[in-house]
Amino acid sequence: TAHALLNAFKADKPAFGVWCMLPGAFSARLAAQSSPHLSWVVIDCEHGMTPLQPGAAESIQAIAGIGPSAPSPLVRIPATGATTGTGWQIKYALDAGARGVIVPMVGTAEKAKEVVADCRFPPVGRRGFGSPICPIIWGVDAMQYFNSANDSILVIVQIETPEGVANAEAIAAVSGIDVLFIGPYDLSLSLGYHPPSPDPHDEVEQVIKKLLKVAHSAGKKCGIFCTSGEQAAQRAAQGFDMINVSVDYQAMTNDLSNKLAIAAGQ
Ligand code: 3PY
Repeated sequence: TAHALLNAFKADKPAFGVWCMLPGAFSARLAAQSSPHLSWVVIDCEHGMTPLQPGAAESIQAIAGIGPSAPSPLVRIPATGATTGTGWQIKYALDAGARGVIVPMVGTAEKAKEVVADCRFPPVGRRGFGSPICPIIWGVDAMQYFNSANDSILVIVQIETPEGVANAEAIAAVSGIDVLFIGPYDLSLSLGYHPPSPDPHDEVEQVIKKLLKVAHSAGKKCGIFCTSGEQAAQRAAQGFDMINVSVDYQAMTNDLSNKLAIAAGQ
């Protein structure tokens, strides 16, 4: 069934998102309800503090409770590289109602194919059909969910290693991959540069531009992680399709530190 991120992709509009690293359904719900400009929210179970089971499921429930205007909840799974044996993480996220998964550090087309297989019901993939939860939270019956899932669940793989950069064309060419998502922090570190501060090193920026072209030449969307509105607007102007704008804990720390500094007269 349709959802905000898929709708933005179909309309060719930049889709802005927020990264949820704080644990708990309350903060996920607050983040998801923060702005009409938000198309997606990711529950980060790789580096964030929310456990996949049952934390991601609880956060997805809270976001779905917003109703039809809810941004699409995505889950970044803990496993990097996605190999056979970690498919249960994707299964759990999707069965809980995630509209898509983000898989960190995918370096080869083979791994990208494994991710697609885990996300798609047969005959396309090998996802098992069993969860009563995912149709219920989106208000559809089981067969409606089954019939629309393969075309609406978004398969997002992160390119953030030299291997991923070298194999980017082959990864983008994998049928069923929807988005190449750039992690500028890990990409910078793995290429031997300092982390973005806030912009990446010039050499890393060249790689980022190349990955954007690779994704678009293959007819795929390209995403990137940013940490400010200004940076996100620049990435949208560059042609990125899926752009993270902020991280939940920043909202808390920025507000608290600003107000405390004002209170202390500094
Ligand atoms: C990165 O920049 O490395 C990411 O994966 C975003 O958190």
